[in-house]
Amino acid sequence: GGVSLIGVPTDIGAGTLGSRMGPEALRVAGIAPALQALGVKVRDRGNLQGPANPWLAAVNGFRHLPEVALWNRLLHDAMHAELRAGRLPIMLGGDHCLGIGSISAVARHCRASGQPLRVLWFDAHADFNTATLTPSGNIHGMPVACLCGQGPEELTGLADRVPAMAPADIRQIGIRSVDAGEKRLVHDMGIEVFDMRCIDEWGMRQVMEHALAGVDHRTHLHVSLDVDFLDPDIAPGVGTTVRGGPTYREAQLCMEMIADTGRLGSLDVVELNPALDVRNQTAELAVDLIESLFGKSTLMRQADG
Ligand code: DIR
Ligand code: MN
Ligand code: MN
Ligand code: MN
Repeated sequence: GGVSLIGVPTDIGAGTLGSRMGPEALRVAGIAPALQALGVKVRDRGNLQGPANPWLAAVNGFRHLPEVALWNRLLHDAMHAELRAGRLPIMLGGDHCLGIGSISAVARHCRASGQPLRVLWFDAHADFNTATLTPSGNIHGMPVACLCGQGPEELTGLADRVPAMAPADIRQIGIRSVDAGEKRLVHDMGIEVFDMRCIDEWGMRQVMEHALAGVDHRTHLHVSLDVDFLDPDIAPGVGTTVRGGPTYREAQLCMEMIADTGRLGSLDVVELNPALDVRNQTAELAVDLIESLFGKSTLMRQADG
């Protein structure tokens, strides 16, 4: 076992520069020692190296498609190697276009090992745009669509099959900004979304019980944490803040309930932008949440049931 940290220092899919510095900010916030203090064996694999961000306009609805494809191929290979070695990879992003390579590797590994996959996608955004629907051309708004087979073959074809995963494999939590055409596609694809209204009406505990329903002793849980999921009052260090996100305690409860399942198999931490942060507080918050995800809790308690 053990955890492997994979830094992916790029903002190639984003509309704001700076998330390329995310991996270093998480290291400075102490991600490795925090996990070690919980008894987790950590190997920091360092950073992947890929193409620079040329900061060009969109071509046929995509900005930087060749560079995005290259970064994601590198990430897919690195992530898949760690999974095959029986390790739990944590991808330190980087922007959320990297979810394509990361989850393509996880889906491939799950098929090879016969494990059911459950992806928990924590985000303010649905990330289900396509070349024709996108208002920006930024590929960080498209990873879930690509994973479900909607996108260019450079991005849909990274796993062992297309689509890499089924819409039924994913639950989205915290969503509060969805573009008009994207809204229809998310609905038509049948993605299960727990938006902020759901969290308001049901409370986070019930939302997470639904999102985790059906997870069993064989499930591989993948958490994709876009830090813009969090309310901007507590997480200012992101390029696309949307007000009205979860509080510190709501986010902690999500992570604690995932830890209780014992099924966490891989993690993405993305969209952290240190250039917009205040004294690294968003990186420190992300590390707090990751500690809870790995089982740090206030008291010794038994999951009730
Ligand atoms: C917007 C913003 N929906 C777009 N997307 C994201 O450009 O596609 N921001 N993911 O983080
Ligand atoms: Mn596994
Ligand atoms: Mn996202
Ligand atoms: Mn987002």
